[in-house]
Amino acid sequence: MFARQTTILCVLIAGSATFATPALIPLPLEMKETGKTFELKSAATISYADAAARPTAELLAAQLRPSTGFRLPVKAGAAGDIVFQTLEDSGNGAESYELCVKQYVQISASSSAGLFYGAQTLRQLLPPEIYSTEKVSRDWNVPTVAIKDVPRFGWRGLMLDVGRHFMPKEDVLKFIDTMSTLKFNTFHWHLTEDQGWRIEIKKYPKLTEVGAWRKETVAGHLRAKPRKYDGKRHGGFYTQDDIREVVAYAAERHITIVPEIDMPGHMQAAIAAYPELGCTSNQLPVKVEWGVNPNILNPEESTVQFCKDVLTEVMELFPSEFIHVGGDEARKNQWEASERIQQLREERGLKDMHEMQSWFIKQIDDFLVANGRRLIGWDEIAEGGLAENAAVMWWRGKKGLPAALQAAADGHDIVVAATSYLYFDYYQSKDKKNEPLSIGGFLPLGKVYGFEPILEGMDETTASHILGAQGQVWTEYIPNMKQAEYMAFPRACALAELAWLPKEQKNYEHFLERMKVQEQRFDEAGVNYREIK
Ligand code: TNX
Repeated sequence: MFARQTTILCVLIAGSATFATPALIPLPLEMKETGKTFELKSAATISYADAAARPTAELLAAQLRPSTGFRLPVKAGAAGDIVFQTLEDSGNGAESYELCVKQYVQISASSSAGLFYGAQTLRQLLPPEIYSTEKVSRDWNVPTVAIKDVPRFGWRGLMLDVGRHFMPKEDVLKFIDTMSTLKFNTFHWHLTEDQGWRIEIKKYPKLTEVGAWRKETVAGHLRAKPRKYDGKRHGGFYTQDDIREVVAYAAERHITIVPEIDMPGHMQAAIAAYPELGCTSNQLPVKVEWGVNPNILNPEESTVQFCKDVLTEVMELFPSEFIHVGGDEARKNQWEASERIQQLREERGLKDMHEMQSWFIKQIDDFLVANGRRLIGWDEIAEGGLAENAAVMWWRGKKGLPAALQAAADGHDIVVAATSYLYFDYYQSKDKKNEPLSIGGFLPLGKVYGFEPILEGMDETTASHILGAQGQVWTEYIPNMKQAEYMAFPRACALAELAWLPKEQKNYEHFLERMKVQEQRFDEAGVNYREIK
C-alpha cells in the first residue's frame, strides 16, 4: 500500500498531469511497479496449477485470442507464460488476488473469483487494443508489477431496467461482460414493469403473451400523455432458456444476477394479462406512459400465491442468494378505496395500508426463506414494518434514510442505491440540449466518484450492514443498449472504483487520467460512453 501511495504522491507533488501508475480501474489496493517489461509473445502458453482454475484460464485465453491472434494453448501445470495458482487461503477474503508480472505472469487467489479479477487486471495492464474484437498487429507489452488486491465491498452492482425498454439478450450479455472488466459482481435485472413483463413463466403464459407487448409511442415528457402511436408493438421477453444462458454467462464472469419481480406496484403488465390480480374490474392495457401508477396488485391470498408461483420459477432459474421483490412506489389509493380490501385489512389486524404492504412482503419473505433464499426490496418495504429477514435497497435519499438507518440498527443488510448519487438515468451535463433526453436530475461523474456508501450517522456495527453500492439504469428514456451504455459509462467506472477502493485511496484527478485509457478500451471493445470533456 505504502509503495503505491508514494508513487501517486510523487507525481502529485511534481504537479504533473501524467500519473506514473498503469491505468487500472478500479485501482488495486496495493501495487508496486518493478520497472521492467514483460512481453506476451505469439508462442505464449497459459497454465493452471489446479484444476479449479481451469475455467478462468480458458476464459482469459478466449479473451486474449481475438486481438492478439495468438493460439494461447491452455494446459495443466505450473509452467507457462501466464500461470494461475490456487492458494490455500490468503486470509484476505474470497475476492482477493495477487498478480505478479515478472519474466512471466503469475496470478494467485484462493477462489476462482479472485483469479478472474487477477486476469481482468492483467488485461488492463496490456495495451488498450487488447480489447479489440479483431486482430491487431502490435507488441503486447506489460509493465512488471506486484499487485495485492481486495475489494472494499462485497456488493458492487449495476441495475438494468428491461421493463420500460426491452433489451435483447445479446445486448445484456455485452453489458454483463463490460461490467466484469470493471470487477462488478452483481447484476440486478429489473425484469417486470408496468410497461412490460420480460421473463417467461410457464405457469402463466399470458404474462409474456400479453404482458410483454405494448403499443409503442414516441417517448414524451414523463407526465405528458403519449404523443404518437407509431403503429408497432413494442417489447419482447426472455425465454427460460435465454435466462439460463445469461445466468451461466454471468457466472463465468463471477457476476451474480439478482432478479427483480417488482410487487405489489409496477405490476400493470401482469394485471393486463390476468385482470383478477388487480384491484378494479377494468381490463387494463400494458401501460404506455411513464410515471408512478395507481394500478397495483390486490392483496388477496390468491394473488400472494400467484407471486409465490412466479418466484418458484424464478428461483429455478436464478441461483442467487437474494431475490429482489421491488416494493417501490406502490400507491395505496386503490386499496384504500376498496371495501373488500379494507375488510381484509381488518381481518388481518392491520392498522393501515402500509402495514398491508408489509403483510404482503412478509408472506413473500417467509416463502423465500423457506426456500433457502433472502428477500431484498426497495426501502419502502420498511414503511409498515420490515420483514424479519429482509435486506433493504436504499434509494430515496433523505426520505428513505431514517428507515435505512433503523433497518441497519436492527441488523438488516443494506445495499446503497441512492438516487442523487447512483441514478445513471440522470443527466451527465447541465448542457441538456446536447445530451439525450433523460428523466431529469443532474449527476456528473465527480459526484458519483465522491460518494461514500457508509451513511452519515452510522457506527461500526451498523456500517458492517452496508453490503455495498449499486448504480441504476432506469430506461424510460433509454430505448436501446447503445444509449444505456452512454448513460452508464463512465459513471459506472467511478462506482466500480468507490466500491472497490478504500475511500482514503481514492483520487479523482488520478481517476480522470486513467479514464483516458479506459476510453480507448471502450473504443476498442465497441462500448459506447460519454466522453469526459
Ligand atoms: C423511481 S427507484 C423508480 C423507478 C423509476 C426511477 C426513475 C425506484 C425504486 N423506482 O420506477 O424508473 O425512479 O429515475
